[in-house]
Amino acid sequence: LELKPPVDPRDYVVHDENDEVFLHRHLDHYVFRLRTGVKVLKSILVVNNEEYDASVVYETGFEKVFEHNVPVEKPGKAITYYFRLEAPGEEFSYGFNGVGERVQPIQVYTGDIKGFDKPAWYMGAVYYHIFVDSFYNADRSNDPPVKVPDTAPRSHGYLGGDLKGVTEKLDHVVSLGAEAIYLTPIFPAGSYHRYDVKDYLGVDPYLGSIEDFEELVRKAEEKGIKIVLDITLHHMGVCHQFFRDALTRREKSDYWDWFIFLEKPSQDFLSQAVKLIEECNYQGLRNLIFRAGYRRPFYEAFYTVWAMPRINHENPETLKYFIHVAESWIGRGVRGFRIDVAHGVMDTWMQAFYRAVKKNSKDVVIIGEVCDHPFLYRDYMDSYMNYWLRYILLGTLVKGDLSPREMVAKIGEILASHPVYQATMLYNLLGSHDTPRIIELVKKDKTLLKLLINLLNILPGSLAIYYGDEVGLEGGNDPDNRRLMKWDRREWDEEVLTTYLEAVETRRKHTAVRYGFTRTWLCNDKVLVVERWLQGDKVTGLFNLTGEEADVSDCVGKLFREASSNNHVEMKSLRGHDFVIIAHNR
Ligand code: ARE
Ligand code: CA
Repeated sequence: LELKPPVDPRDYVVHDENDEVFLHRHLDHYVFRLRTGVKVLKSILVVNNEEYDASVVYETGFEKVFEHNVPVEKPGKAITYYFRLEAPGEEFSYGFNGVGERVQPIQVYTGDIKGFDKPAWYMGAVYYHIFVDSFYNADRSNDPPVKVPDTAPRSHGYLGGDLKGVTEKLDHVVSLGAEAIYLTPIFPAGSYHRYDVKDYLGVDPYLGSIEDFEELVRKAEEKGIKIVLDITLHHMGVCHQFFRDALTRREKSDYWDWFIFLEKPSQDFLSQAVKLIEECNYQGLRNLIFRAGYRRPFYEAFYTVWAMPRINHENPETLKYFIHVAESWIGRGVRGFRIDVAHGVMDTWMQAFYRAVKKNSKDVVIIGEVCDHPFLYRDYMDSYMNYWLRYILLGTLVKGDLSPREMVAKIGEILASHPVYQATMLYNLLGSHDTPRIIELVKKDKTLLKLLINLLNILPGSLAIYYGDEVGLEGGNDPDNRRLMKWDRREWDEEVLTTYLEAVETRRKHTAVRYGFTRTWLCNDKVLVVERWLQGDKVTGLFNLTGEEADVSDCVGKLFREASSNNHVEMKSLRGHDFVIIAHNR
């Protein structure tokens, strides 16, 4: 679809002071944004008679978004403001009554502006993501009776990793500079990945005990590391007693309305199924289903996965129950949740869950698993797994189906679609337990890998490290992306490890990288320039998006040219897929 830019620049000017994307607080600044057609060349924000310039955070051939940052101490209690806009051959303003030569200013009380005056711990935090079964088996006594061999490619099944294993290896996590661990599910379940939960309030005995978990939380907390749990709110495991009860007692069950049954199987089938579910005998269940000729479950499920009956979110009891579950884990010291299949949970339910949890525990982070275009979710999650950004980066740098220009526009779109504070909370990742490992995707091209790690690191958001990626662990599609962690240092890829350590160090040293404002643009059609700044701290990254040498002599941004003039950038060119990070002041 080719959108034609508006002919008259006055036809397309958007701002809404009640929408946080357009007006919010980020630490010691208010952020004002204005969306216009491309013909608007300049926006000047006039706040209480003082003027503020803008940077353009997003631009396509159709529209752009201007962002103005105003120090909070400036406006006082009330803000009156309007925008003065310049287009070729004309000047006009935008205010309370729309566009015109002279407009009425917009008025807001600063107390009404939403946002953050102090950083939350999950702004720009470094996460270490552990697939528990594959991490470290510290306790052979709790091993599952049947394990799969630790060979590559990995198959589905247990390797025997456990919670003690995570506790024992905390120093590894600390050494990476991570501040939070995201654990894949730990509740009792029917499979090694544990997304088919049997009991949301317990710990899988193959992983250890509740005490092991509490010890992990305690020791982690001592080392400055927070624990984020994975919770499946979209479906349960087929072996959950609520499901069995619904299946057995049907309409008489308190849990009948917790699921969505599509048809009624024969009595004979049901009684056999219930017995197998009692034993949680997946093999037997599979055979029974196969013999009965079913192609898909007779209840709604996660896709057509028998083991995962979908929860009926229209039933408010389910909401009450899961708020209780979340609160009981928060009581055990958990500092956040990653919501499995959040994009599949009814949005009003998700929002009510989010609000209830945040009401009592403001510093607990809610990270949704959402796929594809995620911008709609910002009102009921703090953060989401930023597969969208991953798609953009890999689309340009690995698959080649996005041009550098498209990359910059799409990154700008992310920036323009979130309040600045929320952009710093996004869970940015190069891979997970659901994707092939990044080292495989770049075909072991270390130059490209380093560029990707550093680019992800300098863009706003959290940095997630999927266990093993930091030492060059390999693996293709699920389940091969869940191989046993390498603990023999001689097997580590030190070059990759150093890259991660340096990236995290950059983030630690520069508040601009962790919390700062952002501007991205494309230089000479080849080089992505990422500028980050906060207070006096400024950092620029130059990334050659092509495989060929690129001239960068004029690529340090307009915004930073002044700052860098006394810190002269000698660099004239970057080799293919090479990058440089320039600190302007330290
Ligand atoms: C297993 C096999 C798969 C097989 C599947 C179905 O490994 O190869 O296709 O069974 O039989 C968990 C396990 C998986 C397991 C699955 C089902 O970890 O190993 O798969 O259960 O038993 C979509 C969803 C997204 C989901 C991914 C996997 O939208 O929510 O698929 N991610 C979460 C977890 C998973 C977990 C589950 C959900 C289930 O992170 O680990 O799986 O609780 C595009 C689409 C996305 C799609 C994505 C696939 O991006 O837009 O919608 O995600 O591809 O990665
Ligand atoms: Ca074990």
